[in-house]
Order: sequence, then C-alpha cells, then structure tokens
Amino acid sequence: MVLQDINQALQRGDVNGVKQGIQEALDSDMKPRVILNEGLLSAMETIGVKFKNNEVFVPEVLIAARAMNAGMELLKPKLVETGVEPVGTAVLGTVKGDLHDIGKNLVRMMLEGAGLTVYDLGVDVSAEQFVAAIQEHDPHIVGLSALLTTTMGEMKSVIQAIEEAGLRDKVKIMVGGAPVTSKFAVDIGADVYAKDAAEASTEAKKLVQ
Ligand code: B1M
Repeated sequence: MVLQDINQALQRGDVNGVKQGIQEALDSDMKPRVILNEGLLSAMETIGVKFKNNEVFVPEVLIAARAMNAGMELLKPKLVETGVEPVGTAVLGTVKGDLHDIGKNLVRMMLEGAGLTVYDLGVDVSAEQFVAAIQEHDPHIVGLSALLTTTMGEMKSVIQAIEEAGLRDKVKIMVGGAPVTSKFAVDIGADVYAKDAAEASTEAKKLVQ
C-alpha cells in the first residue's frame, strides 16, 4: 500500500522513497490531504514517539525531517490552490532558540493556500528580526511558531518588542506550536491561537477580512 510505503520511507529518512511514493499516490488520484495526513504526518508522529522513548535519536529525526520537507515541497502545488488573488500579508517564523520548522512550513502552505502572501523568516528568528520584517512588509498578520517549552516564552518577548516599536496596533499576532495553548496565547497578549495549520488558515482568513 503506497501510504504505508511513504510512511516507512519517511521514517528511514529516504528522500527518494518518499518522493516516489508521493508521485505514485498522486498519479493514482489520491487526495493530497490524505497523502499528507496518512503518509507524512503519521510517520512524523511515530518518529516523535520513538524519539521520546529513546528508540531513535537526533540524527535519525533530522533525516526524517529532511524527507518530510522534501515530501511537502512535492505536495505543495497540489495543496495550495493556484490563481488566488492575494487577500493579505503575513510574516511568519519560528522563534529564537527553536529550530523546528515542519509545522511552520505547513502553516505557511495553508496560509498561501488561503491566498495570503507569506514572508517566511525561517527558524531561530529574534524579536528584532520580527520587528524589522514588520517595518519592511507591513503585514496584516505576524505568525509565531514554537515547539519547545523552553522557547515558547520567547513569543512574549517578540510581542513586547512589537509593542515597544509602536507597531502593536498595526498587526494581528497569531501563535501556535505543540506546547502552546489558547490560555498561553491570551496570557502573553497574542490575538489568536491556532492548534494546527488548517485552523491557522481559517483564523488568518477571518483576520484579514
Ligand atoms: Co525536537 N522536540 N528537539 N527536533 N522534535 C520535540 C518538539 C519534542 C516534543 C520531542 C519529544 O521529546 N517527544 C521535544 C520537546 C519537549 C518539550 O519542549 N516539551 C523536542 C526536543 C526536546 C528537541 C531537542 C531539545 C532535542 C535535543 O537536542 N536533545 C532539540 C532542540 C533543537 C532546537 O530547536 N533548538 C530538538 C531537535 C529536533 C530536530 C532538529 C532533530 C527535529 C526538527 C527538524 C525540523 O523541524 N526541521 C526535531 C523534530 C522533528 C521533533 C518532533 C519529533 C517532530 C516535530 C514535528 O515536526 N512535528 C517533535 C515530537 C513531536 O512533536 N511529536 C520534537 C510535525 C509538525 C507537523 O507538527 O510542529 O506540532 P508541529 O506543528 C503543527 C502544530 O503545532 C501547529 O500546526 C502544525 C501543523 O498542523 N503549529 C502552528 C505549529 N506552528 C504553528 C504556528 C501557528 C499556528 C499553528 O501560527 C503562527
């Protein structure tokens, strides 16, 4: 079964195996969202459990993540609707000290699919870099991602820096990532919390309306 092949290839970090599996699935008219959820994300979830249980270690997780990103690039044109007029602008990044970008990349794809122009600042983005990007791009939305309990506090520093730069009223701030909760979002003064990329896109559409 092709989804199982994709899942196993991702866990092995086999970039070509993942790409071949995805191509085969697309050629057989399988829905891109099914390939994403049942092929790629379920494998990443398994890797996460194995990582926690010390069955795999950082190098294996890294090569699996590389295969995941390669697979997502192939799926991207199918997930993102084409020909949509830009409806708004977002600046997006993973906060300082945090190198996790798979979830952020998915959020970027979904926001682009919702018709937003996204300036992706990457990972390990400092508060100063977020402020500079807001000054440069004048976005409707600033999206902050954090995957570590040790870096989620950095989101508050970014919001403070945006306030100190006098830009808080110009942007809506959306936060997300595995350890982030809606209560945490309220506590740090964010406007919106989204639990996953689909919710991020729904919330973003509401914010730019
Ligand atoms: Co990391 N890591 N990691 N890791 N890693 C976690 C997060 C961890 C939970 C693993 C575990 O112990 N089970 C744990 C965190 C524990 C904690 O803080 N409580 C952990 C740790 C400890 C670490 C290191 C410290 C390990 C070490 O070095 N000893 C280290 C830290 C490095 C650093 O960042 N400074 C580290 C390193 C890495 C790798 C580099 C090896 C690799 C990242 C590669 C990469 O991203 N390019 C990695 C990975 C892959 C993971 C796991 C296995 C998978 C994360 C992932 O990509 N998930 C992860 C375990 C897990 O989550 N099960 C783990 C799939 C992705 C689609 O989901 O990112 O949650 P997620 O994104 C979702 C939502 O959260 C949401 O939407 C996304 C899609 O639906 N979302 C948003 C995310 N951002 C959003 C923004 C929004 C809205 C929604 O608005 C703007």
